[in-house]
Amino acid sequence: MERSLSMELVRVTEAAALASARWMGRGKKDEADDAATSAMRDVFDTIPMKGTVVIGEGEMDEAPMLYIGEKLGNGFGPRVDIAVDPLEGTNILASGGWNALSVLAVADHGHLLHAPDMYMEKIAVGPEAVGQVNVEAPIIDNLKAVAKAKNKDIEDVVATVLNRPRHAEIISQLREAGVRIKLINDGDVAAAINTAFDHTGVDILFGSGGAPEGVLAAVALKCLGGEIQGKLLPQSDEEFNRCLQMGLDIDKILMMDDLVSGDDAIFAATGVTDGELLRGVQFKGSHGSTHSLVMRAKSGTVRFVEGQHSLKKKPNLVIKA
Ligand code: VTB
Ligand code: MG
Ligand code: MG
Repeated sequence: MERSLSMELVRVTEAAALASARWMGRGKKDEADDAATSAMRDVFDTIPMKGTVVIGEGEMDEAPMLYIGEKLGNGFGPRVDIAVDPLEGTNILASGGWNALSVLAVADHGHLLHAPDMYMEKIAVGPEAVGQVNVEAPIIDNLKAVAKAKNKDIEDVVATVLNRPRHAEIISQLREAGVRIKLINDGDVAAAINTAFDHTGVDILFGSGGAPEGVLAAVALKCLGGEIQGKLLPQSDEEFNRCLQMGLDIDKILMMDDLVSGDDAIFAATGVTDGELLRGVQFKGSHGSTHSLVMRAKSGTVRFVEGQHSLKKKPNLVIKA
């Protein structure tokens, strides 16, 4: 993949963020998701690549755009696989909360795990704690490991977890251990990435969330030198059979190289609402502003990109909620 592809790809998440941001707090998550998806779709086809969606908005019969298997790009350039979540955190956006993102990852063909749409148990840490945690180890052991790796007292560790009834046991063990806890309502891609940035204050992510989101987070953490491990958690016979059909071993711990193999991968995200890492979209007069993160695993370059978009000169960006 050409390195210039990174800059092309950030335009994709910028467009999706600008489109969905109009829906902030309006309680209409599907409309917001559709706006993000359609804006993302349009920009993809201007990019020189032969892309195939491997993680997307669903199967062809259920998703009109960015469905799994859909071909993207102008048909010239490298053959790549694409993972997208045009609006990661539809509920967040619908209530104007924190950390809604537009996200994508691109890797050489065959390098992204085709994660089925089901839960994945996850643990994520930043560079300092790589190799020190294990998704199957007791919570307390992982907390001690991250505390040691980051030279922190255990009560100074900040753990983040989706606030769900299914996580009651994890949350009670975190409280027992005396760490500080960030219970989030949604958005575990942002939460996983936050573990790799000191100023976010987050040291470790626990708990289950979407498996597709796990792959997106893995690409981000590969670029940042962090780590995520996952285990698929099928919730029904149907999901179990889906794993079987796809040749996925549900007992296997999915390590970084299982989630995204090699290091030729690019990650791009734009903030839709404000978060610890990225500011959300702002509109004023004839401009929209965006704040994005774009990174390439091969070079390890991490860029924060501020965008000022003229809504006059680019009327396609003007989307009314
Ligand atoms: C997860 C998580 C996402 O939605 O997919 C979650 O990975 C859905 O899980 O970040 P629940 O069934 O617990 O709601 C997000 O939080 C947002 O897409
Ligand atoms: Mg989504
Ligand atoms: Mg999502």
